[in-house]
Amino acid sequence: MLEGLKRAFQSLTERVTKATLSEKELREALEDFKLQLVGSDVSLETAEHIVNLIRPKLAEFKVPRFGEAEDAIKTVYRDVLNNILLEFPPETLLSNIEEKSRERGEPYIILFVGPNGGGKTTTIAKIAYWLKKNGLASVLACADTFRAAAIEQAKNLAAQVGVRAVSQKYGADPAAVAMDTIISAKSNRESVVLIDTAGRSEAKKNLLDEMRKMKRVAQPDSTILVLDSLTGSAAREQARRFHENVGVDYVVLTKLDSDSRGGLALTVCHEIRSPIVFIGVGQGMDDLKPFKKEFIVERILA
Ligand SMILES: Nc1nc2c(ncn2[C@@H]2O[C@H](COP(=O)(O)OP(=O)(O)OP(=O)(O)O)[C@@H](O)[C@H]2O)c(=O)[nH]1
Ligand SMILES: [Mg+2]
Repeated sequence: MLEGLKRAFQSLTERVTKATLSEKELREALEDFKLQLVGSDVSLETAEHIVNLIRPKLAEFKVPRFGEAEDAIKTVYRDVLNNILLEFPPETLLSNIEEKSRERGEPYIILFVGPNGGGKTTTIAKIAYWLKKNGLASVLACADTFRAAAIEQAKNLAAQVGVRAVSQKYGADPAAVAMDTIISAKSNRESVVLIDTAGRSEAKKNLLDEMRKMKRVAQPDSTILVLDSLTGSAAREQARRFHENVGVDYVVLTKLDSDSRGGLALTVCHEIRSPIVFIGVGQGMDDLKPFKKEFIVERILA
């Protein structure tokens, strides 16, 4: 996890702490650093932004006495990374849910969107399980009526974590499934409606239209984009399109357990400015962790 980013920062550190670099040497070191970031799934735009933040600080960096250089340089990196990464604490999501329930007596609606295979359905089940552990009942809307076996998968996962799932037939209007679920959640007094949606290989126009319709009809309190961290630059494009066309409040990055590069978190935060709420670190229902900037930054700089 995050080894690629870690190596990029490490090699820059080695070069700048050995001796005070000439202007040319610093330029070369930063160029190599930028390419290493790009090789770790940081987009070029984001990598350039990082380099631009670091450059002036390194230009005035004097190699301190032996042993202190590394700490000083890490402080520079830490500031830059903290400046880019955005987190949304899951506890705030819990209090927003509780507030809606208390003040309006209505379920909190979360719409999950994202490219296919990104981990939407699994993440929904993990979130349902997490809500349950926090004393909140949820219901799953099986609004992926498109992909073969999607409804069975959603129902099985819901059963596994002990929450209700509402479904219709394949080919049914996804927005109608969502509305059905919302109405039944009100009578069942469930606090949260989790809407699963279809992913397609690309964020195609008809899918984006469908998502916009879903948003109009279901009026979600939050829209969460689920992205597979292994898909790097493709995920960046998808994130942009979902953000521009549908609107994204928060992001969940999945499969971080098998991602050795790690750059997508930086790209997503910098380019779509949506905070990350959770990371997926495995296929089990407990493999969902709050996204903590500090944890990520310290791992990159360890
Ligand atoms: N290792 C790992 N696997 C994950 C994680 N999250 C999801 N997966 C796996 O990724 C695969 C796809 O997950 P789904 O939840 O079906 O993805 P989806 O976005 O709903 O896919 P579609 O409905 O086809 O669009 C499954 O095999 C999941 O078990 C994770 O954090 N780590
Ligand atoms: Mg799915």
